[in-house]
Amino acid sequence: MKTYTYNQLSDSEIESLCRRPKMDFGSVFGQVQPILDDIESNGDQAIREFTQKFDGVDPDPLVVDPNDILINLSDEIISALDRAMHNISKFHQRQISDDIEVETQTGVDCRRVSKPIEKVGVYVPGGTAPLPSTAMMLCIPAMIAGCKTIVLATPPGKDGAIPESVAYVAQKTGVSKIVKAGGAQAIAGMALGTESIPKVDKIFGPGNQYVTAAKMMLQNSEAMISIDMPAGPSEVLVIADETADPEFVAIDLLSQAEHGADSQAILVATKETDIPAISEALEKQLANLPRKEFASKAIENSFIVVVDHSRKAIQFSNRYAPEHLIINTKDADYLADKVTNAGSVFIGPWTPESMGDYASGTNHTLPTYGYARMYSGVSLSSFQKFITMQKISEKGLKDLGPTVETLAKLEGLDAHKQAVSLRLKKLSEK
Ligand code: HSO
Ligand code: ZN
Repeated sequence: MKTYTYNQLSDSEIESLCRRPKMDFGSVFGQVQPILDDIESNGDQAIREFTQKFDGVDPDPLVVDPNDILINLSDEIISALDRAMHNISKFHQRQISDDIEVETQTGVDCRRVSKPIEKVGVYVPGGTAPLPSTAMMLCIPAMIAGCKTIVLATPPGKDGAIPESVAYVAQKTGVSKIVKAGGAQAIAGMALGTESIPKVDKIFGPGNQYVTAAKMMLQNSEAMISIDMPAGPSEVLVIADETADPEFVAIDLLSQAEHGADSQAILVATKETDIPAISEALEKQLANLPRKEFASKAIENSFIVVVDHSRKAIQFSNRYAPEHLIINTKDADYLADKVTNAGSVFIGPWTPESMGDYASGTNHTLPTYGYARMYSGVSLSSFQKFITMQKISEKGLKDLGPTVETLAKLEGLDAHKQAVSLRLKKLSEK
């Protein structure tokens, strides 16, 4: 891994280390547009044809009720899924917020209430590794928020079936329908609606560049959907010092790298850290990984930044704004308090990212690509809208109306002013 010394880097060199590999969507958009058009015109039939073409199987039926899927998982898997769902539910339940009611001045009552987004679509990637954990991370908050319709799309395997673990999560979380399709075609089906797929209002979930492109394009189209967040390749930044176990640091970097060849795994180490031991552990662990093809490619693009103090590590991390930040140093709690930009933070030697990826309770759908500067990860509120309400009494209007008249006049909006003036006049005549 390429190694840089932080205090020898110029500002623009630091900036370029923080910059993610360029995503060139130009040609992807060109490939995705005909898929979207075809699904708009031909609905289910087009989705089945694309699934045949890209996944090598004709999903028939395309849409299934999760409860019709027979589950034959081992007790061990069921109890692991149940334990994870329990913790994820517990953490997201606590995010239920009270409605706000404020009397901003006498007779002026303002409220904010939350309502679920009625119909949501969740995308669960298949491909090289099916992710039931993503089904949990998206369907559980959707269920807690009270979304009426939850559509889950995931690509079928070669046998035309969807993974039983995903079906199990769907059953437990009240998913309404499962669409056996992946890629841009699945996103288009949910965004536009077809004969058998209900049109949804918001689409969640990670995916490859075609999925991401379809989400971006449909968000800006007449489909009128919103999406969870912009997405890029997954990433981790590990901060280590001399107290960090080199094997832990290495495997934490690799657990990110194995997601895909484009993953980013960055090590920021204090100068006392045993970096050669970390590199050695990483080589050894990498050689034994079933997904070493992906992991080694990702590691080729990764780098190490050596800092002379852990405070500098946080400075760099805040500038990089990683999706996941692991702090494995003696002053981990202190450093965690200094984090300003990160999707999710893992504190201390016993907190690998994997715990949050699966089962501790926090959500693993997080902002990548530096978007942690201004986006949050998925949470309960991602599945809600907040509606404000107000009720003003006669006294409230009498007291505050003149202020509004003045401001409306200032903006030259006479009807606005009169909406108040006419009422004040009626009140004065009473
Ligand atoms: N680390 C991934 C989520 C995941 N890991 C799913 C394992 N399964 C993106 O945050
Ligand atoms: Zn992961």
